[in-house]
Amino acid sequence: MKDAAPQTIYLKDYQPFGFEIDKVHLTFRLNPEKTRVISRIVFRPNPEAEERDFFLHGEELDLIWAKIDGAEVTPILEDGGLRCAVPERAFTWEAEVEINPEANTALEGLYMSNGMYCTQCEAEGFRKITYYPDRPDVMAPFEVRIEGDEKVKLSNGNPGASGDGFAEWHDPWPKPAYLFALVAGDLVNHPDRFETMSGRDVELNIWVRPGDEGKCAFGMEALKASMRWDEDVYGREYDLDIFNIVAVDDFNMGAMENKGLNIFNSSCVLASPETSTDGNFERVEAIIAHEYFHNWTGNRITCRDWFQLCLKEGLTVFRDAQFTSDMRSEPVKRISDVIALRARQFCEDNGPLAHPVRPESFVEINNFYTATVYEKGAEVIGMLKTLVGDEAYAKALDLYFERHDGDAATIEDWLRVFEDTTGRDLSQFKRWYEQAGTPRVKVRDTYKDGTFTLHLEQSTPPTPGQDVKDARVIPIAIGLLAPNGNEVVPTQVLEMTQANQSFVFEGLASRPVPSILRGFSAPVILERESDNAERAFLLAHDTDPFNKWEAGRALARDGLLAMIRNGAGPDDAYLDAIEAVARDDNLDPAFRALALGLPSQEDLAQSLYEAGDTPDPQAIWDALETLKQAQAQKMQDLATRLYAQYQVDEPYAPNAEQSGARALANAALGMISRVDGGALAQKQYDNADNMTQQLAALSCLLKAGKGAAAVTAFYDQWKHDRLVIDKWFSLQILQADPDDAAEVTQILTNHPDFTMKNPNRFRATLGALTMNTAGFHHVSGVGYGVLADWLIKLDPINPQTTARMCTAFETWKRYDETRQEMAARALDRILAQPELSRDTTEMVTRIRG
Ligand code: 0A1
Ligand code: ZN
Repeated sequence: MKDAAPQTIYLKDYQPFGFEIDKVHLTFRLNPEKTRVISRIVFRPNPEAEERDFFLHGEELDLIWAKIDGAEVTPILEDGGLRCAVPERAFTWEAEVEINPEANTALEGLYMSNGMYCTQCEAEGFRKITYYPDRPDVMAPFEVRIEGDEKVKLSNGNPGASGDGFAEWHDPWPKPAYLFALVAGDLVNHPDRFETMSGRDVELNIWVRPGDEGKCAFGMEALKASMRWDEDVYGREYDLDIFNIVAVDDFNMGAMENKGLNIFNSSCVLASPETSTDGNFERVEAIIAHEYFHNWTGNRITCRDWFQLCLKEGLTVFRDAQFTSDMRSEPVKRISDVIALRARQFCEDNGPLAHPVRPESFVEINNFYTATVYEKGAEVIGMLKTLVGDEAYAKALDLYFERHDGDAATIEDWLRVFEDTTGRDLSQFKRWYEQAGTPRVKVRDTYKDGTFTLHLEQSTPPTPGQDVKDARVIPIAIGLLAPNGNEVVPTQVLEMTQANQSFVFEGLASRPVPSILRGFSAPVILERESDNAERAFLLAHDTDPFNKWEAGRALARDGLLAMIRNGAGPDDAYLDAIEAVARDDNLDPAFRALALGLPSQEDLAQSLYEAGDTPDPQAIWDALETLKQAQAQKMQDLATRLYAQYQVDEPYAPNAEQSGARALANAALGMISRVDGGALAQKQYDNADNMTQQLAALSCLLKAGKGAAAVTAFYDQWKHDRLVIDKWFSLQILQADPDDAAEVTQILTNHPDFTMKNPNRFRATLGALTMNTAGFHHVSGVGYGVLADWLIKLDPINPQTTARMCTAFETWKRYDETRQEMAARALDRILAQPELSRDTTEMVTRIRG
């Protein structure tokens, strides 16, 4: 498996391919172990290229024959591909290869999942299907013929001829190979239609395994809503006669935007009230939108090379977040996104895996589908929009689509449309793409004679390979509140461009309370001395919902840090302030549920580490438990009232309103269960008619130590449903005491339903262990040991998922010497595996540092 010598690839070395492709024709003769792929490709010299080296990528292929213009040739087979002498004019390359989909457990290229053929080609999977210039800047129209007995045979584009044992597809839109897809199997469809803005009729299908038909309706509605939204908001119309989505059980990631044939991890498209939580529904809606939006931002305009990945991913995440905000609640979406950003991206940016939004080198591109490229990439676009304004953003996007449709573009192209639309110089802004690390913005303020001055200082700590950072453009949205709670200066955006900068507000009757970084206008860490009184004031009065939530979060965090550091008791200021928020029926229940949440163990560990302390995972867990218990006791009456008041008596619907009510009622149930020992949770469990209620109740029962009967009942009820059983695996590990988490994980890996071949099940089990922070970082080292054992076993089967899961170790240097030694031993044990994949080798080497 290990490649001879893993090579580092650099952005600066980019060269265009020596040839262009006029047309690709592929024939697939399907067979589980011996599929034949016959390619016919018309190449032409690329006038833009300096070199004419005819190298085609190819991995794990058995070459049967190759021809140029009909005459058999003997190419030189090399590591990772082949070379061949070719004419200096247009010519036709033909080849036949044999591949083995059944043996493909890495789930890249053509593989089998539950007897069905499917593909995953991003980023470099097409080279496992046939010899080809597998790079995103080589684009071509594809024609595909699939031969096989399967009832359903799908590929990209529009359907062509079909008959007994074959089906043909034509994709008129030139595309890179990473957007190729093929699916064949005995599938059933949930059909619908969509009329585009210009009146074209599009056939829509969601294809699933027989038995899953009842879980498609929500996804289909989300698809139609996405298609309409992209027309209304971005003026983007769908461009084929048909749009197919397929659900597959074995998939490394969430979903894939293949042209006209999106392939989804079944967990990201199937949904029903009985089997899916409100959170699952929201995720399905967002991912369907994300993949659909890629049709323009990713497919019609693609990336020149993989260093430009954020060009399509950052923009598409930004667009799907806009969509979710429009469909649901903007503040709730923003707060949830920032919680996730801080948990995943800040952690990445502040550790050994830190890299710029546009990286400059990589060994294995699959390791760069990261929170930095996706989520920080989206934040960068949000900042750009804030800086230029909504109108200029809309104009720039129109120009982007007009100028680059059909291109494989770069970040430079992207920034140039904004420069050309607005006349702004974005060279300083570009540092957001080039410099890794999360900027710190230190804030001080002074007030004298009606003048309030904010003094800001920015700095970014060094990251691997980047010691010195230059000042960035940081949009800081700010408002000022008078001591009586009135807003005296409404939101305005300060544009910070220097390392040190002051902003002056005049004519104020008294010293205002500043609300800084409203809406989280930039992905930075704000450092400001503040006290409980000011935070409680902002929590009560801030008109900006994000900062209102943030004030409560800061109160909670500081109280918890004091509990962890010096054994202080729960902070009354926090408990009083948060109770007042929870009590306020004028506030959105979903917002209140978020406000009742506490910082995660990871968050607290990071805060301690940043402040120069060594976090003790067990002490963090203890402090959180103590605070939750105190909160439950103090708020028992309110919790009982909220629980009753926010029961939904209409039929279940996964909309924002109902899910907000359920979120608040279930937060109340959490508090009640800490006092009544799980009695109410058992009642909710017994009466639940939807998964949100059932799972919330099960979680409370497990926490109360009363889950044994419900765990068995849950398994018996759902053993036929793999996605629900994933939840069953996860929840038991997530809710285990830190002392037991590794053992519970090990017991569950012996369960007959545990399998390493299914990434969802593996993540549901070992991934859950890594999310039980105090359990994973247990002082015995058993958490590290169990994860390392399983990653070593998984690597030969599925390198991509193994490498991604190694990130659980990325924070290892924060901890004490004992833990560091044990983590290092686990990492070294992984690295010592003789056949370790390129993916995992790169990841562990970077983490080890
Ligand atoms: N482009 C897809 C995600 C994706 C990325 C990589 C994959 O294999 C390495 C698979 C899927 C998206 O953004 O949704
Ligand atoms: Zn994407």
